[in-house]
Amino acid sequence: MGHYKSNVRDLEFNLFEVLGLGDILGSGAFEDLDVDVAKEMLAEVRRLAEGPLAEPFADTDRHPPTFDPETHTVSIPEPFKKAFHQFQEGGWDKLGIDENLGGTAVPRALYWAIAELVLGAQPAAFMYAAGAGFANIFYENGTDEQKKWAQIATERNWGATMVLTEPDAGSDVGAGRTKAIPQADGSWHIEGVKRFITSADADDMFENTFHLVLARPEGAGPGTKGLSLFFVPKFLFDFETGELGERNGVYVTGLEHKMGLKASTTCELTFGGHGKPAIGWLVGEQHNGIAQMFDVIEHARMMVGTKAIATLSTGYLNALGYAKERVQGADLTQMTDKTAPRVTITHHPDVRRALMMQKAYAEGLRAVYLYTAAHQDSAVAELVSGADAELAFRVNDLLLPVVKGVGSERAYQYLTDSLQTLGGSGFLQDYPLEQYIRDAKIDSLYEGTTAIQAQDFFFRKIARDRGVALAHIAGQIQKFIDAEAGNGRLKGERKLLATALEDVQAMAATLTQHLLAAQEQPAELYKVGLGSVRFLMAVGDLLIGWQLLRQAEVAGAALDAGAEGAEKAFYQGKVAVAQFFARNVLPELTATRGVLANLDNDVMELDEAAF
Ligand code: ST9
Ligand code: FAD
Repeated sequence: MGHYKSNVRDLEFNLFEVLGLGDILGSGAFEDLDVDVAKEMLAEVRRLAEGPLAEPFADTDRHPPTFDPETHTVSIPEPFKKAFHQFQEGGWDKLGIDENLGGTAVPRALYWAIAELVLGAQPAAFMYAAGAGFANIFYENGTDEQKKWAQIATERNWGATMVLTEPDAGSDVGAGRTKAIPQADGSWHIEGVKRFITSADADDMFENTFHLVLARPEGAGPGTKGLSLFFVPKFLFDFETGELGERNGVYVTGLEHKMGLKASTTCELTFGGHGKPAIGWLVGEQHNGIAQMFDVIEHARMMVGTKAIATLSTGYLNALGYAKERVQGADLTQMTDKTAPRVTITHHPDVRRALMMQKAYAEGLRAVYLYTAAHQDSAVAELVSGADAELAFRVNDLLLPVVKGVGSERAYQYLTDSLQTLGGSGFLQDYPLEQYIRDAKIDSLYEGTTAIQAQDFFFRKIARDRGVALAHIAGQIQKFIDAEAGNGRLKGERKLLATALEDVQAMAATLTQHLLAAQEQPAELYKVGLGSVRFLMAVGDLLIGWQLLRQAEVAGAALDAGAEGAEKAFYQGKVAVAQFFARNVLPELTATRGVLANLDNDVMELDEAAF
């Protein structure tokens, strides 16, 4: 058995029993799909994920890629490359991309459910396979001629990268200094050094790689708005046939040594520093770089959140498997009887508490990312929350920082509980937990740190949106609270959810007041900055609580209908975890509300020397 434990039953429950995806399959954009085909896809990717993809997970961590500075190339271990090719040969990297690029249309919720399996088993493979997805974004933003290049890139399975970060431009992308110099033939020469670029070299996995690069045309203004997006291939190529030509002047000049996720190469990339120009082409006809790059970033943020959640899920299931087998100590009620029979650790209340917390966050966050994905297709959004296309777009925007910011923070937090469940064994490399923790830490850092997600959430997704998307979600939660379904079975939990909703609404009002007050007193804005991560996490808990209770309602109906055996246990688990979360976590939001209501600027006024 490989390290990866999937939860396809829960994915199917979300997709077909809660979101009701079956209702829109077989018609419109998804006419070639039905529930059985969708389930077969999940089953096939599960086989790949648990088998060949998971296989070199630990080995690539212990024998990571290496770099040769002479040739500017990276070597990736053979077992990893073999697994990657198996995945790509199945055509899974083309799932969900434009049919003009050889893709297959699937609802985004199904796409991300399938992605979860890959991201849980071998996240680096998903990232190397992003070439087709990047080509899709290039296709959507490119000129007619560039659309042809995007087709060539997908046909020939090229790799791709997103290139923003520089030594002095991380969170602050607008500080980027990489230059773009126009050429008489319409191309550009790019000059500068970028760092931390994922998949910038991938050994011989691809014949070519194209970089989507943010650079500042000479004379352009400061900040992100002065940046343009350029297509810079590793090898120049014939624009008609795709045949490779000369090596372009963009070289990998370093490979980072990292805490985790070692299978994924993280490179320094130098443009035009080796006696050869790095030739690039402006993407599209207009200088609109940051907005175009955000088309990529939005997908990548969804990917990072889903990766984190996938890792928490397999962490939890590994911990659960261990806990069911490990015998240690007597039942607490017999603690004074030294001859009492020893029990498996699942009998200990604290182990049960820890397992329930892991289950709640793994399954609750899965529901949140799938609900978000449901708002990435207008037909599905209409079905799931009654949102029209414009509102669905806003809801997706609102929820992305929750998926990314809350998903990554909670996954890392509760993976330490998964490790803890194994006791000292969890600390060993004999089990995958320590690698999960190392591999998942990156998720709260790249694609915008948690602080950046929290600011994006409040300033852009709530304040700038004038609360429209947030009000829609609050309305959906209120509708659930007011509903009578379930014969009053979840009455107490609905009350707890109602209080949590009020708490979150009060927090939003507090932060909004500080924002308004900042027009007179700029320092009031610090209070938003001090409270924004807590607020994001609180909204995450509210959404998780709501989603788990929705699931409990569906599960309750299935139990009433006479579910038996493993199905009965599955549904009972759904009801139990929702009740546990509502009773043990939601009340904490009242305390957070109090903290936010009393924010002051003392720490901002403190001399740095006092820290
Ligand atoms: C990185 C990569 O970390 C890590 C992993 C790579 C793995 C690759 C594989 C990925 C696979 C997944 C993809 C598959 C594809 C599948 C496709 C299938 C079809 N939303 O607020 P302002 C824009 S990469 C949208 O003033 P500042 C907007 O245009 C490095 N747009 O910002 C706006 O203009 P306007 C990642 C947004 O103060 C303009 O920006 N690095 C959003 O100038 C300016 O906005 C980071 O993420 C948004 N949420 O700059 C950097 N926000 O307002 C993090 C902004 O007129 N830092 N725009 O609309 C930030 O995000 C900063 O807040 C900042 C600030 C740079 C935006
Ligand atoms: P900094 O921006 O220096 O942040 C340091 C700390 O300060 C953080 O805690 C941050 O939250 C905080 N901070 C900074 N600014 C603010 C603010 N305004 N308000 C509040 N807090 C703030 N980049 C790419 O372009 N392409 C890639 O493919 C890519 N892949 C990566 C892979 C890996 C493994 C890593 C480590 C990074 C990758 N990155 C990539 C870069 C990544 O996106 C950045 O590291 C990230 O955006 C943070 O930037 P930074 O590291 O410079 O940290």
